[in-house]
Amino acid sequence: MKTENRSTADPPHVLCVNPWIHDFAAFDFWLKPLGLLSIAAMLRDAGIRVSFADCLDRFHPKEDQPVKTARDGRGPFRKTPIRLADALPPLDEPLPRMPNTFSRYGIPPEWFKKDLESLDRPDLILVTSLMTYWATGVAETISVIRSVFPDVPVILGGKYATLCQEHATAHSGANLVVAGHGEPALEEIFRQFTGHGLDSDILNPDDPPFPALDLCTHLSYAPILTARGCPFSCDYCAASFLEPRMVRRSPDRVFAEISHWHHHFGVKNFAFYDDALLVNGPDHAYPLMEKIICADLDLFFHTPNALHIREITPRAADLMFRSGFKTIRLGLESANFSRNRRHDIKVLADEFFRAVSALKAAGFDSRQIGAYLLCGLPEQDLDDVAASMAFVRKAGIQPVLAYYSPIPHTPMWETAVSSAQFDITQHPLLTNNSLFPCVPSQDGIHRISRLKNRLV
Ligand code: B12
Repeated sequence: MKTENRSTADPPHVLCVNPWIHDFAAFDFWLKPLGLLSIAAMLRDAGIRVSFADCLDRFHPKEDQPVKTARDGRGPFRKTPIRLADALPPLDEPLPRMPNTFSRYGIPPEWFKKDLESLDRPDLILVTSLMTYWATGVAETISVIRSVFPDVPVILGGKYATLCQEHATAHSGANLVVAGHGEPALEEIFRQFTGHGLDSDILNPDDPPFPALDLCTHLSYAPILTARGCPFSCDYCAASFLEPRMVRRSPDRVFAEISHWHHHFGVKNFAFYDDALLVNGPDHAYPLMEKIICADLDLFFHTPNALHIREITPRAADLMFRSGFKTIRLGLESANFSRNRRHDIKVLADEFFRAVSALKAAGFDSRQIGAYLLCGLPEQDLDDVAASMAFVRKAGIQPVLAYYSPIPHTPMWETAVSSAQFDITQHPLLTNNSLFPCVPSQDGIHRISRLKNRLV
């Protein structure tokens, strides 16, 4: 938890909070609240005093256990088992399936409370949110905030706020729930809740300052976003609802940001948060990678969001290899290329093989390359998943199962609601991918677990 003090005469004090995760499993898979920290940076530029409290801080000063961090910067969160029944409101019918543990991931509530108590009373509190099914973690965070600052306005934004605005308004405990980009709403939020004006020129989501990652206790990696949006509209994905426009940042500016975190904070690992990093590559990602190669900084890049397979040309693969990409994830989804496949096909078998060959020819090791395969979709035949895994292995790379979680406002949502084994509209937590809402039987779930563990 850090506070930034500026000398401007009595500027408002804003506390930004990254909430806990409640889930059956979670890991710091390069998870940083990029949007919240971008907003924090804009507010600082406007002379506002900004503090940050991070419920997911793996490097919290009170941490007394050894912090495990892999070479790529990722690592486990602290985990405290909690009772699912305490987090969820009573349901109309009992859940037919339940994985064994449900936990709070992040720092203990006592630490969070002490961190809040050590701060000057803020004038405004901004809370972010990520996965819709982490809704109860957001509500718990806000209830602790309320216990310390009962009369400070709490504003909630982020993905859960945007995708489940009605639910968040009714259940998060926030005074206001903002859907979509926070920047256009901030001027009015400040006027309404603090009486302080804000210069709207600095509130531009298309040209953000470097995010205020310096407010984090320690950076074992940094997130990088080179562009918002995605030119595709896959029916399971909310990207086109969340980011209807494609907006690209200049390669020079992105390179300056990477250099900044490396030179001033010693960051070596960077995770790209883009939905479509290589799309329009010759004008966008290629010049960025060329700059990285010229600077010879010996950095490591990861693409946990899938890359578009068609964009992996020999040139793209060569630039990625030489600029230091270490983790490559391809968005294959399925190796069922038949016309009657349920969701659209973005890539053909020979395009996939061409992309893998280009990556290998550039120098990538097969363990560095994984292909995401969607699993647990409505009416999905699990034989297809098994065949897709075999297909990916045959290409000499790793299959990576991505379990489907139904997301409101996506084209697949209604189908998911009607094929789910329980009423997923009752609470966002019921869309958690660990519950496999759209897999019809326990046998199916067991089969998925055997597939994951390479037992079949
Ligand atoms: C980058 C990313 C990731 C990163 C991590 C992101 C992070 N922040 O930690 C990685 C690659 C690790 C990841 C992983 C996954 N992801 Co993801 N990811 C994204 C992605 C592409 C961008 C998110 C992002 O950072 N955007 C950029 C920042 C700048 O935006 P932002 O944080 O939203 O902030 C803006 C606003 O929200 C708002 N705002 C934010 N906070 C606040 C606070 C206040 C007070 C206000 C007013 C406003 C405000 O203003 C900000 C600035 O404009 C989105 C899709 C998308 N296009 O949004 C999916 C998305 C969030 N991911 C999704 C999924 C499903 C996953 C996975 C489960 C995939 C899988 N099956 O394995 C995993 C699971 C992660 C886990 N369980 O640990 C889903 C979410 C589904 C859901 N139910 O909520 C999305 C929407 C994609 C999709 N499929 O539709 N993801």
